[in-house]
Amino acid sequence: AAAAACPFNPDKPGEYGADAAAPRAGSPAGYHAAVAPIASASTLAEGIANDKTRSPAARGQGALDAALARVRTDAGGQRLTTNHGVPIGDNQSSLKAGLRGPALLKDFILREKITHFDHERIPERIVHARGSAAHGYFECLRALGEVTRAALFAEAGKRTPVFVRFSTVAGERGSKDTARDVRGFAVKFYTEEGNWDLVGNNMPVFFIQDAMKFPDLVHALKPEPHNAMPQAASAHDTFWDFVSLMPESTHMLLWAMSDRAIPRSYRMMQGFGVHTFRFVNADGVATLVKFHWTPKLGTHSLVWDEAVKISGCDPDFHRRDLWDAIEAGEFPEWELGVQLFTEDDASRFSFDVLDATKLVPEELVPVTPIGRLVLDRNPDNFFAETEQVAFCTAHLVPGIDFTNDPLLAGRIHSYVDTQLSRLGGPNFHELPINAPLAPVHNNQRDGMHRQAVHRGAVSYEPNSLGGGCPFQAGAAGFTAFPEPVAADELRGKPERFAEHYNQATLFFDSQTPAEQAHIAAAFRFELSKVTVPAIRTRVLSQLRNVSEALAARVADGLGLAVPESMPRALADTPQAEVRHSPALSLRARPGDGGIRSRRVAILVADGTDAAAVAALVDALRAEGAVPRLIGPRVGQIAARDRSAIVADASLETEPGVLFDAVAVPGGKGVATLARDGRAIEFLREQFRHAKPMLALGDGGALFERAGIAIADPAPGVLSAKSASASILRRFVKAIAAHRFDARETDPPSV
Ligand code: HDE
Repeated sequence: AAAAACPFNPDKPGEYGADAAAPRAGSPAGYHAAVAPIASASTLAEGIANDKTRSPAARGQGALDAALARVRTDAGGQRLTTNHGVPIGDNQSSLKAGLRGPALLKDFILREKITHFDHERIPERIVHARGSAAHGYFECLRALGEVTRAALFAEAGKRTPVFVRFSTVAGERGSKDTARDVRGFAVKFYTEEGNWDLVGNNMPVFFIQDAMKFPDLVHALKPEPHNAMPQAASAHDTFWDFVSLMPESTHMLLWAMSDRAIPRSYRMMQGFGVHTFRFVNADGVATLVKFHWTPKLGTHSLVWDEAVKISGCDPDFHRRDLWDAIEAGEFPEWELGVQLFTEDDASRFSFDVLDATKLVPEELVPVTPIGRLVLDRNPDNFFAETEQVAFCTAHLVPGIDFTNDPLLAGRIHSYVDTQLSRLGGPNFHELPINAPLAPVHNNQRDGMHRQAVHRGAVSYEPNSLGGGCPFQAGAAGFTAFPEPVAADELRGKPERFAEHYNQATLFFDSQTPAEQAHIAAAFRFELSKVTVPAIRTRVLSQLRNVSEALAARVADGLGLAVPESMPRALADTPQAEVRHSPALSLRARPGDGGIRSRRVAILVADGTDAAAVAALVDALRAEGAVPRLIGPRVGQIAARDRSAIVADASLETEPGVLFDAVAVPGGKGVATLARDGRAIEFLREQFRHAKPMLALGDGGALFERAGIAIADPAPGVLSAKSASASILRRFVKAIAAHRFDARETDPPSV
């Protein structure tokens, strides 16, 4: 209301001519008080029926929240100052000799402002540059004292604050969210014994076995160096050249070409620690461990055509989804599970658990749930938190240790090394988002940007002048697991690392037919983008060692004959213990069957049946879904009964790919929509992407116009005369099914 009362800036004229000589009003009266800040409305918030309390106490992460409170700043009611606290009288014009005269060098206010601006950017991460993060907590659900002395797993019910960052790998900081790519899943646990970082991905394996090859992999994957193309894409010559010469990457390639690489949401993907880690208990006994995060909402993905189009109409698709869900109190949640096994067990597996291109099938070692992760607060500031957070595989706490995975070894070095330059010196652990909640005391001193003010003369150990403090924690502190080592120094890999295809085959054979079709189509797409034919052929020869059916299908898609298979590095292929693992299919985890936070479009235009719209909105909100009214334009729409309904967005701003489902209510509006190519396109895309669709009353005419049959409909296409309770129930059930694979054809029929 205040903004409406004063829609312009009344101070503005005073910046010109003789008036400029008089000092500004200088208080938050007039314009400043009149123009109320625009409240940031969360679209999702409107749609969530049971909006949860958002008081800081309800956020469940007390300790970290309190620690960050120390550094939060808020300019509400404050006067403008320089960085040195000097009040600034005029922030509109630089200091000049006369109104038309030269700007003056002594204008320290202008110079400070511009200089700071000039240095606002820091280098982006060399990989995982594009990311989004949130605060939350980890709750231990099962005391693990028998296997680890890590404090965070000490008792059921114990909560530890966390900060979690999701990311894509290849693209630059401003790149699209829905690229075909691996997703980072990095968790920082602020435990009472220091920070533990579990820096994982949404896929349980990796492209390479040894850190020595990481720079090569990343150079091949990133935009090509001569022309800086393509952005955020693996579909180019250098990537496929490299991976086709590195048969160890085959298993990961299958994952990267699967739907796992285009998640529907960060909230709907799994996470994995990838490497085999070690738990160590109070008696020093070690157990090997693999970490798994499983989303409560189930694992769901986009389809490729949809991902490509979303990247145009909302490059921030995943960032927005995560932000909106948390703002609406729809807190994403994952279960933490562990696979526990001994060195002895591992020695009998057909693969080596130190090889990051292999997973441990769940059928061989089951996953035991031990806790849950809840993200319940968005960062206050993207740069201070999401950009400056520094994850590192070397951040371990007592009770958790490394294994000799040679890929992990390189990571232990790499993260802190890259952060030294990315965050500008050795004191980035003092940045509030990186600082542990556990106290820090040591004799490290000085360096760029030091914040702590260390007191006293003593910064060495042993000392007597400081009473011997800080003193060593002894057995209570971190002690490396004493793994015996006696071997010759050499460069090489263990024999079992040489088998590259068993698990690629296991993965492919464990997918549903629709998932397999998507994998074949992804290889076809990526290899069609490759310009050197010999690379295509080489990949086909690699695929023959995975699945003859897959190789034949991809060859067909490329118009190529199937070549000879690639020679294997290992003459005798070891027998795999597990030949079929349903857990590897996304369909194995449909979630809890609900439709919470799913976005559903209701297409409206002048003359739409308002009662049907209301019934749809109520039914969807009751289930926690987010209905959005999409019209030819935003704003008020005259419904059939002359009541007013308001379109939340237009066909132009929110096309079909941004929604999980669509409903078209009846009424005269249908005729208007039928003349709008964007409405037709909306339905065709929903159909092509196998999403649930509902036509009510003469809404069916729009479906027919789009070439989508209502009589004898395809799976997931529903229709009814009116918005009865039973059709609404069926629609909700259809949305819970996510997609109707049976409707998909290659090429698409619509
Ligand atoms: Fe990373 N990785 N990585 N990585 N990684 C980085 O660290 C590296 C690997 C992962 O949200 C960098 O601070 C090497 C596997 C995530 O801030 C860098 C090797 C896995 C993130 C680095 C690997 C990951 C990174 C870039 C092979 C899954 C983002 C900026 C030896 C288990 C963390 C930075 C965030 C980031 C090095 C392989 C996950 C360069 C050398 C395997 C989630 O240090």
